[in-house]
Amino acid sequence: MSQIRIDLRSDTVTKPSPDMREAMARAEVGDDVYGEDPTVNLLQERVAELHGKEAALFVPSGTMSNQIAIKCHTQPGDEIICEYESHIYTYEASGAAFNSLVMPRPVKGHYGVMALTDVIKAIRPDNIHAGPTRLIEVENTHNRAGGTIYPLEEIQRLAEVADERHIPMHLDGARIMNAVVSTGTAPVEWAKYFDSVSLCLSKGLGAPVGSVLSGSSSFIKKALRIRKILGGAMRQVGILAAAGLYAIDHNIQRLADDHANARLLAEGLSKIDGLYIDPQQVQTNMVMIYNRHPHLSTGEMVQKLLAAGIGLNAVDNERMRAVTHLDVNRDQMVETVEVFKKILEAY
Ligand code: TLP
Repeated sequence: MSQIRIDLRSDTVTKPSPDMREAMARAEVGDDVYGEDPTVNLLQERVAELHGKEAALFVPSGTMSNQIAIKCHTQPGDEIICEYESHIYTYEASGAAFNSLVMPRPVKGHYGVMALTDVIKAIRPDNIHAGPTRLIEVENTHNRAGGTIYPLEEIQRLAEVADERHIPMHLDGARIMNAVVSTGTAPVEWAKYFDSVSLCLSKGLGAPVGSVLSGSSSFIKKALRIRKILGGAMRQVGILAAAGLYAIDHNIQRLADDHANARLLAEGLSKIDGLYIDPQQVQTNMVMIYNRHPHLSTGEMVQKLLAAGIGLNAVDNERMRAVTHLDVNRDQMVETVEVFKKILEAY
């Protein structure tokens, strides 16, 4: 993909900055399977503290983090409630079924937010015909909904329902820091409603790899064993944890720039005939672009953009997703709008 000059396919494409690389090179390391990597231990402590949890675990990816959480919270045959377009349901290769033998019970949301009445309906009764509901999962920000924020009041109400029924809650907070920066609500305020929280370091925070799962000490003890089973136990991995620590120290507040760039891009694109942008959807670092062009398919549009050096992903036949991050700038947003305009005007 060397022809891509403006890479809006995802915030996962960011490359470690020279300063981040320097922090990685300087990192003290040890064998983390023995619990002896000081940099990993520090990262885990920092994230646990950030989320107000007892403990945390460094894992290779957001997918593994979510999968470990599902495995820890459930038994085979259980049901888990998640949003219909959630990452765990649409993008984790049926991992919940594969790893945990559980049945997802997806609930269709509005901007990624599940109606409380729908969640209550989806909770299975205590009845031999039903697999027990053992987990409710929330994604914040919500990827396929366009980076939308799950409002804190909605989470509060959901947590009350879950609490009354003794159902644990898991937060896929791959991009929770985008919600933190956009709302000004601290990480711990979001995390306190959840039994487990997954944070990705390799999205907008700009680290090359890694996620951190946090929860109670007993939960993390279990998670440590599941990580080992999945082949995710790593050795002198402090060099990667150092990138994560650097990301937490330097790259959280700057997410506001990504949000401003997303708004700029959305405003420009919304003026182009043949495209539709839902302004309510543009809340953080993503722009969901709806193709309303009479002649050009979404696939063709993506190809033409690529030929002009701009990378973005088609979500389905109708939608394209542009994601802003620390490796794209304001001028490139303006250029992207211009290129879109030219492509669409030619048809
Ligand atoms: N999302 C990726 C792709 O998998 C779609 C992207 O480009 O956005 N939770 C959420 C909400 C995510 O968006 C992602 C990655 C993950 C978990 C998984 O993270 P990784 O890629 O580290 O396994």
